[in-house]
Amino acid sequence: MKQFKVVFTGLSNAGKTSILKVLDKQFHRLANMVPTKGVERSLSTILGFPVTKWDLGGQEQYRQEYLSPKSKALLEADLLVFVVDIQDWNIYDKAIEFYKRVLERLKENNENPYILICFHKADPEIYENYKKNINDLIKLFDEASKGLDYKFFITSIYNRRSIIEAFSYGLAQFLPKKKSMDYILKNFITDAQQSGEKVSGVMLWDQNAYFLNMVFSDNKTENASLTASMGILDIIESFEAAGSFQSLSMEVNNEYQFLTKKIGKLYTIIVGKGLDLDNVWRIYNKYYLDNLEEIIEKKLD
Ligand SMILES: Nc1nc2c(ncn2[C@@H]2O[C@H](COP(=O)(O)OP(=O)(O)OP(=O)(O)O)[C@@H](O)[C@H]2O)c(=O)[nH]1
Ligand SMILES: [Mg+2]
Repeated sequence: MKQFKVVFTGLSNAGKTSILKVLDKQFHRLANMVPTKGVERSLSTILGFPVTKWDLGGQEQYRQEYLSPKSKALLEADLLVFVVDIQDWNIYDKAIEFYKRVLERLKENNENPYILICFHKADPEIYENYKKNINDLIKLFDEASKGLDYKFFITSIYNRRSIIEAFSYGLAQFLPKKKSMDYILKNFITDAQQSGEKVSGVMLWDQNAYFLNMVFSDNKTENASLTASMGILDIIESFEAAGSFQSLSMEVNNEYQFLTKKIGKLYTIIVGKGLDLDNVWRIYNKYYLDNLEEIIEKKLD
């Protein structure tokens, strides 16, 4: 089966290992971080696929090694996450310099993985003060990334959602099946609306709480759903820790209803207003069971 490779790189102290700890929910490991020695690999299974995360220690001697022709650390990646510490403006130049060298290494090998650039350590309480710096960084990285597939994210370990969103976006760029799942979820929304249910979105999370799919009929629903998602996640995790989680129905501001259900290994969240629970799940199951599960179970070579 295809193995997927996600590379985390950037200067030392940028926050790469911390981001990985947040993704793996190892919050207790966030205190007393030490610089990563060389390459550390960790394997997760996402949507049934083996995804190996490569954490490339960013100290000078290691960076030289990754850039040398004999190293494959930066190569054969499906996703490259480049992390920049926005709080350390003295080394912006050094960060962009390394970024360019990484791109050269990829170009030499005719590789173009999807690139996420994380402007990291944008902690909620200081973010406003760094807006100008971030804009300057965006210009520099835009300039360096011409012709490539990339996207910027503004992240902080104190805002877990920012990290999950960035990583989920990255996953969606290379995990197969994503397009067909999108298609099915969109059909579900249309079908539910036609049967009189005010469904305006669906989210699909895996057991690691990565967003696998999100389909919304408008931006307002999307914003509300993302805002609610961390709260929903906390409830799911608390119940999972205490035994098991099955379903949750939540209403916010008389405006949004969030219906969550665990089906197989996935959590499904249906967003809408004044929904008839039984009817909505009946319509959803019709599509989910027949199509989504089949897509997820089917092994690809
Ligand atoms: N304020 C703040 N500090 C962070 C954040 N993320 C990481 N840090 C801190 O930054 C320091 C370096 O974090 P690491 O995750 O070890 O950095 P790294 O990129 O893995 O460093 P190397 O392994 O040497 O390449 C630690 O003291 C972290 O606590 C963040 O979002 N905000
Ligand atoms: Mg590290």
